Parts: sequence; C-alpha cells; structure tokens
Amino acid sequence: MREDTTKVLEQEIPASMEERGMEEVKPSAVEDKAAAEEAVEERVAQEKTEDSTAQNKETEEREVDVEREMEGEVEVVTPCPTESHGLQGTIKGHDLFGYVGIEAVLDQMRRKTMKAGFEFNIMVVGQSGLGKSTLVNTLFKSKVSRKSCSPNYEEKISKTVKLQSVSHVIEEKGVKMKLTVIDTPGFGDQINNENCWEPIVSYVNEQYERYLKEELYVNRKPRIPDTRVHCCVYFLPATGHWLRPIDVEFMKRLGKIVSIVPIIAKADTLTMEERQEFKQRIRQDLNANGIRVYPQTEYDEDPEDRILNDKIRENIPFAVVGTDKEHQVNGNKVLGRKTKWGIIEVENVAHCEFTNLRDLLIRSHLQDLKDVTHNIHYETFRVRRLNESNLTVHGLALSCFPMENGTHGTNGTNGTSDRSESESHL
Ligand SMILES: Nc1nc2c(ncn2[C@@H]2O[C@H](COP(=O)(O)OP(=O)(O)OP(=O)(O)O)[C@@H](O)[C@H]2O)c(=O)[nH]1
Ligand SMILES: [Mg+2]
Repeated sequence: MREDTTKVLEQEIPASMEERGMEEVKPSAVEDKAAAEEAVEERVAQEKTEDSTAQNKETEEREVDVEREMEGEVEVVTPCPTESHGLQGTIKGHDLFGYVGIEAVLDQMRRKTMKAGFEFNIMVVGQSGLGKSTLVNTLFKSKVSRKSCSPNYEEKISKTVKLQSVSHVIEEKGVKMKLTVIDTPGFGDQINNENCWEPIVSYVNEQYERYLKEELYVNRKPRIPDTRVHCCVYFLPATGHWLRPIDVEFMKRLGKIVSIVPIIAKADTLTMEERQEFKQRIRQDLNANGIRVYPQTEYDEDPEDRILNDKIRENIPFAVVGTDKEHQVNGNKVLGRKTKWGIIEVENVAHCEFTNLRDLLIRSHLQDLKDVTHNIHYETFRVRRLNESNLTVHGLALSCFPMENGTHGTNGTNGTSDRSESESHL
C-alpha cells in the first residue's frame, strides 16, 4: 500500500505538470488527482533539501503504517538490522497486546522428550586396564559397563578383542535415556599396533551408513534408530611424558569423523605438578599434529558458547579418577578411591577433574555432542556417500533407491541381497 501511494505520487508529477486539463478524467478521479496534485506540490516544495525529503518520507511511511495498522492489515515491526531481506523482525513480549503463551512450547518439547526418551552413544577407547569400564560406571553412577578386573569371578569378563556395545535405559526424574556404551577392550595392546584403529573407524562409519540407509527409504521409520557414536572418550595413560604415536594416529583419524574427548586416565598416579605439565604438553602435541578434539572452535555457535568452550579447551585433557566405591568422609558418603594415605574423592574438584568431564559429557554438552554428530560428522559422511553414489550410478533409474523399510525398488538386473543393493546406490 505504501509502495502504491509513492508510485502514484511519482507518476503523477509529469502528468499533472504537462497534461493537466488535456486529459478527460472521471469525477472521482478528479478529486483523487487534485489531492495528489496538492500532495505533489507540497512535496516539490519540501524537496528543496535532501534532509527534509528524508524526513518527509519517514513521516509518510509512518502515516501509511498507522493507516495499515488501523485497518488491521499488518503488524508494524521494526525490521531486524541483521536481516538483509528485511522481511523478518522481532516482536518482544512487552510489544504484545497480551500474553500469547509461546513459551509453553518449552513444556511441550519437554513432555515429548520425556515420553520418547533419547539416545546417547558413547565410545571408550584405550589400552586394557586404563579404567574405561570403571569410569563409565562412575559417570552414570550405575553398572553400565562390566569391568574386566572384577573381584567376583562370575562377573569377570575376559579381555575382549572386538568392539562391544551394551545398551541400558537409564531413567532419572522421568527422563529416559537409552545409553549405549561401545567398549574397545584391547585397543593398542598388541606388540604391533599398526592399523589398530581400523575396526573403530569402520564401526563409526558403519553406523553412519546405517542411518543414511534408513533415511533414504521412501517410507521411513518415524524415528530412525540412532546408533551413531556421539562421543569417543580417548584414554591416555598417565605416563607424564607426551602423546605416543598411537595416540596421535588414532586421534588424527578419528577426530575427522567423530567428536573426541581425550582424558588422562588414572590421574591419581600423577602429582599435581606432573599433571599440569602433562596436560600442557598434550595440548601442545594436539596443536602441533593438527588434531581436532571436542569442542572445536569452528562449531561454537555464539560468543557465549565461545567463552564456555574456551574454558574447556584451556583445560583439556581432563585428568580423571574413576571408582565404583563409596566411602565415608566427614559423615558423608563420597565416591572415592581409598589408599593408605587417604581417600581420593572422585567428585572433589581439588582432587581430580572428573566433574569437569561429567559436566561436559552429560550436564552441559550432551545435546551439543548429538548435534555436532548429526550436523557435522554425519552430514560430511552423507554428502560424500551421496556424491560417490552420483558418480557410480549416474544415469541409473531412481528405482534403485529404497522404497520402503526393508524393500527396494528394483532395476530388474540382479538378485543381490538388501545390503549390496542398497550399497550400490549409496
Ligand atoms: N588408581 C586407579 N585405578 C583405577 C582407576 N580406574 C580404574 N582403576 C582400576 O583399574 C583396574 C582396571 O579397570 P577397568 O575399568 O576394568 O579397566 P578397563 O580399561 O575397562 O580394562 P579392559 O576392559 O581390560 O580394557 C581396576 O582394578 C580398577 O579398579 C583410577 O582412576 N585410578
Ligand atoms: Mg573394560
């Protein structure tokens, strides 16, 4: 409407100057034209200086806006300066005529998440006996990972040589989490550790592949089961030296496909000074080798995020202690390791950095870990795979793509299994 008015005014200028009286116009139009002419004259007079024109335009716009507002056509919104297209704006609560209830969406989301629950998949990698199972149990305060060195013979599990995933549903205050722990006992235990990361890389990629396959079905499941590794906790032995070649090789490779959180295991075996020096040296090694560990600077969403994540980055790798025993300290039960010289309290920040790790993995960054997995790592995999498939099946009929869960359209050329069929077009 505002544009139309301006257009009329602009178009009327020559007409009113040169063709006045020559043109036959209808009575109603005469009135309009006269009004327009008046406006034009007024405007011409006012257009003497640029400043006054700008002011006028603003006034005009305001008037038109008021008109529109009164007509109930459009809500007047101050355009958001960051939006270059100028179509969006922000209406704050105090600008509304009354309570709308938008914030209740949070409750709706909360209720939905509580009903559906969520999945979190954590992988632990490190040499045998570094305390992987103990730490996972300490993190989730339950026996989610079986220890290989349990005193009870019945529970004793011999050292596993291949990846093992165990799932549990943990419920706290009505929120259900399906936690899957992927254990990698025996990583780096061999004399020749060449390519020992390969089964782990394959596992991570296989989960992406699975997810992609499910996504490509025309009739897909309402919720695609998520087995993708959201976080890989890498256990560094508390040697007090520097990163070993196997650590560098592993983190270099895995850091490209999954979020890695390195930690110093069994930190109670280092003095405070040794711990600080070791941490410092590891950070230098990580930088020097271009190893990308979580949280990565480029994925910080805003300055607030950056401040929080910078603190984490300055402190990485966390020097942690794990236990599954509770002890009495000053009348309180605490998780700790009892030694001849006293109790090392796992959740005491003066003793170790277990709480920093727990905060990162569960309390502050769990959702971000899932988001980074989906938006960065999985997305990179997806794009690569679909590009590959474009190259390999370019020109083949779309009927190669999966139609429904478990079924595929056929191109009538072969009778291969589901897997090889789907792989052929991925
Ligand atoms: N000193 C010390 N000992 C620990 C710590 N965490 C675990 N342990 C002990 O180390 C031993 C091995 O712990 P596990 O949790 O079974 O180690 P793991 O890495 O799961 O071993 P595998 O399953 O064989 O790969 C057990 O006796 C634990 O009690 C720790 O933080 N400090
Ligand atoms: Mg274990």
